[in-house]
Amino acid sequence: MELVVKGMNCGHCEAAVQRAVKRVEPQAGVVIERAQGRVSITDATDAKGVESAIRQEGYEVSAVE
Ligand SMILES: [Cu+2]
Repeated sequence: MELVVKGMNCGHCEAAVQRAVKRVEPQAGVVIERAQGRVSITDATDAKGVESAIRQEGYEVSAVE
């Protein structure tokens, strides 16, 4: 799953997004390219759950087709 996450400004933001994904999908692989606002997630099934967990951390999320 590929997401665009707006508002990640520093390593702390990156860690917060990473934690949010892992909370919903502990087994997922998460690769974050902060400069591009790109989050690539592998081995995740609950896309809506992941998006809403990231939103709860205060970031704007949209899915990339
Ligand atoms: Cu930050």
